[in-house]
Amino acid sequence: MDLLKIKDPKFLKKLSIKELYNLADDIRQFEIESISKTGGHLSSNLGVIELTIAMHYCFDSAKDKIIFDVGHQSYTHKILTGRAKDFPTLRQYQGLSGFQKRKESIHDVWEAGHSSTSLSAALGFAIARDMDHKDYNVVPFIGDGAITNGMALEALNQIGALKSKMIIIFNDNQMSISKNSGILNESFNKLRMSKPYNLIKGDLKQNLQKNENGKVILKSLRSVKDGFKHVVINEGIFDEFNINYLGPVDGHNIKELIKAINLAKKKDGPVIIHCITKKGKGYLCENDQNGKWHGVSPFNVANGKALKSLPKNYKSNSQAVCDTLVDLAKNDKDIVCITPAMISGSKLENFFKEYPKRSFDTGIAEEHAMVFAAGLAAAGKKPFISIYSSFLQRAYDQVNHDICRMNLNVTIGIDRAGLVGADGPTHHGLFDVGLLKALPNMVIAQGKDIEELNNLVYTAMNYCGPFAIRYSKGAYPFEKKELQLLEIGKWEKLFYESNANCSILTYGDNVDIVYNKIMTNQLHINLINCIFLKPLDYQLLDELAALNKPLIIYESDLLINGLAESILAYYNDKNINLKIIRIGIKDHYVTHGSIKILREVEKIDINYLFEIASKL
Ligand SMILES: Cc1ncc(C[n+]2csc(CCOP(=O)(O)OP(=O)(O)O)c2C)c(N)n1
Repeated sequence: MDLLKIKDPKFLKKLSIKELYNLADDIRQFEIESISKTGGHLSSNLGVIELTIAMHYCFDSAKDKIIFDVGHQSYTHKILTGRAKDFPTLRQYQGLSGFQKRKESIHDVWEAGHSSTSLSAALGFAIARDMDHKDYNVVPFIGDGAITNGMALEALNQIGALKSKMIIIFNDNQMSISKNSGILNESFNKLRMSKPYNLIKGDLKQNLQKNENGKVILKSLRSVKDGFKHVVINEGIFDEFNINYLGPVDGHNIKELIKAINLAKKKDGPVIIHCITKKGKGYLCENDQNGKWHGVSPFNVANGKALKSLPKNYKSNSQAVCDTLVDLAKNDKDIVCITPAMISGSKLENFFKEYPKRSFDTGIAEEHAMVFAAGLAAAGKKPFISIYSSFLQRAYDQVNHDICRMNLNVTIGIDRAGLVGADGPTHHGLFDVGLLKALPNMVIAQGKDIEELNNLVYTAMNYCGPFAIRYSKGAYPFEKKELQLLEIGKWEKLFYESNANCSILTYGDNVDIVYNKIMTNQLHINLINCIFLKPLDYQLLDELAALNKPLIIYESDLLINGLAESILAYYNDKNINLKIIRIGIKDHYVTHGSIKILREVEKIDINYLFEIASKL
């Protein structure tokens, strides 16, 4: 079938089951080809093709509210709602978003990127529908990783109590990004092994209802049903939540899925359909246990190999952090490592392999992970919690209330700090500086290169108190050097002369870029590497004030509550009046696209910086 011609999903309803399977094959081929060129979330999408087709067969997404959790698995939904033609632009600037996006389509009623919001949002839609006496279906779609998160469980708690009708599609592939963790997974396992009794029951009921004798039998069955259910049938955790359970259903069997969804539609109150799927279904990634195929960059379809690989002497920041921790942990038994479901993204495999008893994957549970780290620290351990900047936002109160307030010895490795590119507004790591800066006791630092990043990890492990180390998504040249302790709050003068035209103050990846430009063009500009964002180097700030030359404070994070604001506040309080130019991201959400393009669009690129500097 020509997927590019699909305008909306209505055509599906006329297809036979065989034709629906053919459609699934075409979509699978299309997604593999397309993602191999643009990159994107491959394995989650390949696992839900039949399931998404069945959903669109049974629901009317122009009216019903289909809410994908995270939204990374909504590619088939996008194709069926007329967006196949946009796939060549997937995750590129002004192109198709990698998640559900309300601006893109009336079929997208919700947006996410962070996990486990779908059930709470669905309850909102369901209650609003009931209040307005409307009749649409509310259909949250949530994975077995996302459902273990506290927010999802809080939502289930209220969904069971309010009993508003909704059909929860539970996509159980036994994988989060890598293997799912935690005891709830075992609970799902018991359900996975159970016979799909309630589906048979649904069929049986329908058949019995067809004639008078059958109705009599059905009545007698009902009288024993509840007692029977509790003795013989384990409907598991969802029963405890007061939510009707249907399943398990083979999530690749379109006929069974349609049957289950239609049965669920007839039930009052909340129903959960437990669908068993295989992540990566139908491609080389089918048996990936490590999450390597969750999000991919462009690859060769024939052999699955990435088209680009890191040059030999390059390392990602995340890998460098892990390797340094592995080294330090050899001689320090108190170092432990925590990740909220991001072993592979945060490149922690080596630590987990080397020190399995000191490694903890909490699942998608950022708040818990943070307080768990606080508890470990209070008991004398040295926890390193590795967390993406944007997911750290979830745990702000815990960093404040449980770590900083008690001044506990927790090191937070803030991965994916700054712009992340293709994942877009939900994933850019732009808020952490502003958020953390406000917290007493917190040290915040970002190195200019891998060597400095490693030194920061070493320094943090020898420091006592909350310490946040930011690092970007990037990979950089690397040479192993002896680790050095850094002085907290001390900046580095890279170019410094008293008669320079101006001074550029910056941090992180920007430092090298600016350094190279000044070097190549022999410019008379000072360059300060502000490695600590809190505390500031007040002595150096006083020195710069004495030079009485303009300062350009160059940030590629949000301007609000950023480095420049800290410096301005310091000078203001000391009645120092200097010309200060601030470059950084203005008060808005930054879209998706390559980091290079986004830096240009946001006016935080090097050309813009030197255009400003040349006018001083
Ligand atoms: C708050 C938050 N933490 C972490 C992530 C990173 N993340 C994206 S998808 C995913 C796994 C989700 O697993 P599951 O719900 O089972 O869906 P699947 O990909 O297996 O279909 C994770 C951890 C996120 N998006 N949001």
